[in-house]
Amino acid sequence: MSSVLKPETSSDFNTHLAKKFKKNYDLSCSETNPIKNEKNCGNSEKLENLNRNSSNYSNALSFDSKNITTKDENSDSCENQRLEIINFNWRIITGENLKLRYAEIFSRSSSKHIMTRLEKEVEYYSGDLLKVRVYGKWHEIPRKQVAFGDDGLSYKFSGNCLPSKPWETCPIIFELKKCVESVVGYSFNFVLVNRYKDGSDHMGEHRDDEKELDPHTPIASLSFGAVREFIFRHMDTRGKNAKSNIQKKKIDLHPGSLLLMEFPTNRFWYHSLPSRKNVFGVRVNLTFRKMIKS
Ligand SMILES: O=C(O)CCC(=O)C(=O)O
Repeated sequence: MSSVLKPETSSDFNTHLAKKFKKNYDLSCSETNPIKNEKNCGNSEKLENLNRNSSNYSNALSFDSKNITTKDENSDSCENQRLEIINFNWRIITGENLKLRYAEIFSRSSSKHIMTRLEKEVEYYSGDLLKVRVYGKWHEIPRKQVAFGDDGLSYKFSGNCLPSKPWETCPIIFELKKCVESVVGYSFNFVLVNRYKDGSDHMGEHRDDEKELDPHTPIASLSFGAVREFIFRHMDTRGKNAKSNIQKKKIDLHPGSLLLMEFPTNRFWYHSLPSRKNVFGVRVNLTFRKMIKS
């Protein structure tokens, strides 16, 4: 059974979005809901083996959101430079229970500016908070990590529990949360930030299927810095007794890009960011999530 998104007419919805985003839009009142409204999401099509230069672009959603700002425009501080979201089209990637959207939402210059701020403003955890338990043994993770979120939220994985720092302790993270919320139309209460110093840092194959995560809110993955390859592998293709030969999906995650992993992707597909010998630059990735408060 395939869960290919069906093509739908979108002109009314795109006109509505275009009108909405043409106005000067203050992120503090984010209210748009382009993704949640699946019915109206536009010309979805099946795209495989994504490549940045592929001509197989989806015209699913294209709107002018140039005037999104996160700070007072009149401020002359570098930190208060506008975070501009550019015109973009979602690329839709589907497969067996796989549902992804990918778009480069920030310009190259905004992405560089954001990366500089992330490097300056984000303080990563150290010590035991950077360890995971695998088969009873503790290992340091091959990257740096920190989390931000609503009061009291923490992220439990591989034997560890990562507490979240309050949003207000890191302005760039909070500004990016507002940007992402305005683009996807969902609100997030937690973000995991991963910093890869170069291609030797990586993340192993896993699913984000913890019970604390609201499965119906997409995970929104925002990337800055070096381009890295991200790989999806269907659960039935793993191990010696694989039941299926469904092809892997590989996506190059570019700076300023947003990847949405929508339900039920995380139930069925593992994802990883493998190490790469030919990558020398730093990369920072933010995965915005909705945790269920207990
Ligand atoms: O850095 C990345 O793109 C991977 C992030 C990821 O897989 C996660 O946070 O679960």
